[in-house]
Amino acid sequence: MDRPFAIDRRSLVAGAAVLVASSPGSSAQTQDRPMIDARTALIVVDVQNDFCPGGRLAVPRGDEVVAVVNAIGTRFANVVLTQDWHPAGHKSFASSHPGKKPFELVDMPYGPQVLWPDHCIWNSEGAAFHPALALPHAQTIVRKGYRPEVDSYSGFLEADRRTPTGLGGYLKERAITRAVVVGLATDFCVGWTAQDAAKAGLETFVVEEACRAIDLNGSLAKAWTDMAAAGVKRIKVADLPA
Ligand code: VGL
Ligand code: ZN
Repeated sequence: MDRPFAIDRRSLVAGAAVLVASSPGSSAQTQDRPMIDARTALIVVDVQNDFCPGGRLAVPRGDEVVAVVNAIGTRFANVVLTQDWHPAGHKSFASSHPGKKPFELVDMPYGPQVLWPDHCIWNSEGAAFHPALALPHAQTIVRKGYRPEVDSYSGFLEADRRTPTGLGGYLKERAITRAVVVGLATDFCVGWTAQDAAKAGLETFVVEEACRAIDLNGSLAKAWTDMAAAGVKRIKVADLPA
């Protein structure tokens, strides 16, 4: 039934949020859309050949993020790239576990580990960034997963959940307080990086169309749930300021 004079609670709440977000001088902490300023960094996760079609751990349609990331990248003064970077024989590779196949699980000293096809080996073509990735203004590249016995999905903390990569300290020293995370793969390296960014106290956003997922046994749905629980905001390209 039509109730023309009833106040819709949802629009009231949404309107209030917009007012808070746009009031001059308000802190950005409660915004649903990121402001892009000198304290904001775009974190581009693992846009590497091995995660794109034809690569050794190809993410379906992984290459489609390149154009999206290039287009939004120009709006950010601060851009950081992560690069999955494993020595040959890395413990996250199924080939390092006799009798095991890619995508099986094993127990590592730091917990369960998905076994992957060999990928992103130091200096290989597969470890290189996608050739069409055009972010010449990117300021730093954080490599991860280089310790032979320990994986690192997150750009901040290795899979032992104790060893920092240095990215947290770098962003802190540069007074970055807001992170917009994009890249590959949504349910692994993007998800873990975004959660750790939020845990490090950064206001953190993930741009949906600028990511693609592997999606193993419900990992994509779980990643979005875990990111939301960590306070990560899921946004669309259209939510970014022009
Ligand atoms: C990744 C699996 C193994 C990722 C990296 O970039 O999401 N996934 N290594
Ligand atoms: Zn890897």
